[in-house]
Amino acid sequence: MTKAMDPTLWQYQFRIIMLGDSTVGKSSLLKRYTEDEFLESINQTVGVDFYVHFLEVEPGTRIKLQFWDTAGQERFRSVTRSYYRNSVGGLLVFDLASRASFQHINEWYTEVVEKVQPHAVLFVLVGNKSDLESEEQRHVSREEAEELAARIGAPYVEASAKTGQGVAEAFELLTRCIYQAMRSGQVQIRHGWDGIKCSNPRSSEAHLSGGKKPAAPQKKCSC
Ligand SMILES: Nc1nc2c(ncn2[C@@H]2O[C@H](COP(=O)(O)OP(=O)(O)OP(=O)(O)O)[C@@H](O)[C@H]2O)c(=O)[nH]1
Ligand SMILES: [Mg+2]
Repeated sequence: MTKAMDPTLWQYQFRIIMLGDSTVGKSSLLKRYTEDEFLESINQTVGVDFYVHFLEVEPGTRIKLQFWDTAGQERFRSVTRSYYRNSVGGLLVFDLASRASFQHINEWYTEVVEKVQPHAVLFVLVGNKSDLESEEQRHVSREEAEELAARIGAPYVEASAKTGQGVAEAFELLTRCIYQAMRSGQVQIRHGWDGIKCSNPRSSEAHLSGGKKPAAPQKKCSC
């Protein structure tokens, strides 16, 4: 009989940031993914909240996902910005029923890219509230969202925190992109950076920038 693995044991830890305007549903997506719950009435995030989830990306390799759930409101922007540098991945979230939140995605993206350069953050673009699907409710088409996703080199997923549709797919797609980028050397563990941590310092050395393994050229996430 094989011994069950402690579900909180992990080999790698990824820090992922939630980005997007206020009320697009960042906290709701996290609540659905980590607790399988949805609240019609949920507090606006003040500053930054913190969520944890474990995901086995391949047999025996468990990732601890640390999510920074940022406030979309402008008045918290200086707090939010301080989390960009130590994130390896980001979910760029807009509300399919809000044209303005879609138009602001480019600003969120540019702000992060400028702040973390010369390093990269891997993104997934998420159109949330896909349950609001009538013509009057929906203000962003799949085609134009896919166009934007292609421009920023990110996969696109439509999701609903309310029904749960597409939610795990969005988080797991990003996690797998990061894992593959780490394995290929496209993203490297760096001293003094908390985006990726390895529980075993020995295998961490193999991935550390400046180690023996040559880095592959920087490439955008397209998995
Ligand atoms: N219909 C529908 N409503 C949703 C969905 N996701 C979130 N909401 C609602 O949208 C509102 C805002 O959700 P939040 O999760 O607080 O949004 P947020 O992006 O975290 O907002 P800030 O914390 O202010 O940045 C709440 O009333 C949610 O119930 C969804 O998929 N469908
Ligand atoms: Mg929130």
